[in-house]
Amino acid sequence: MNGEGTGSLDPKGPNAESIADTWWLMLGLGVAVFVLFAVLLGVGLFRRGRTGEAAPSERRWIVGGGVLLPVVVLVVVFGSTVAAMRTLSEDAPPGALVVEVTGHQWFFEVDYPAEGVSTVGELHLPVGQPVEFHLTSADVIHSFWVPELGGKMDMLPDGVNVLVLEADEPGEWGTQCAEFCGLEHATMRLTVVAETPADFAAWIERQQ
Ligand SMILES: [Cu+2]
Repeated sequence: MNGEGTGSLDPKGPNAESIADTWWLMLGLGVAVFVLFAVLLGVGLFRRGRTGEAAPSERRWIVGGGVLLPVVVLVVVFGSTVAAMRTLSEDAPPGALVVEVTGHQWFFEVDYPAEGVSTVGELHLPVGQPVEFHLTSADVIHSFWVPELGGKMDMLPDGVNVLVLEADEPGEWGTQCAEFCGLEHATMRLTVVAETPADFAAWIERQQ
């Protein structure tokens, strides 16, 4: 339970899971089409060469492999993408925990406004409930990304971006700013700790 996980392919929340599902689906389809293509190419190479117009049976392969197959693959991937986008854009329920994360050159400021708690470089959240992150920046554009929990979102100096994330199980993951933001960008780290609601409440109390 420490340091780096295996990132976005080791999802620990519903958002990251829907993204990972789409990724595996695309990999699976890509491998299947590649293998099919390689087998057909091999068959074609070893068959005796012929010239002239394509026979009707050959035209079926062209229409099937050149039109129908890509259409089916794209429709399936599109459906999976739309489903993932729906999951990612779900609002947090009223009363959800609000965490403000502000990018600075070069650190993350994390504020819990309702609880009156602030930290630098350390983000705690309770598991099993959607948390609403308000992302902004004090200077240049930074980017907030916890691969184990979900998608990446920019932190802009002239506005607040809202990102809802949920952790399914306790864990601790290291991440860092995902947008080059100056000389010490690489040292702009964030430790993310997902813990049971009781542990989270105790942590908040200690910070207060
Ligand atoms: Cu940054």
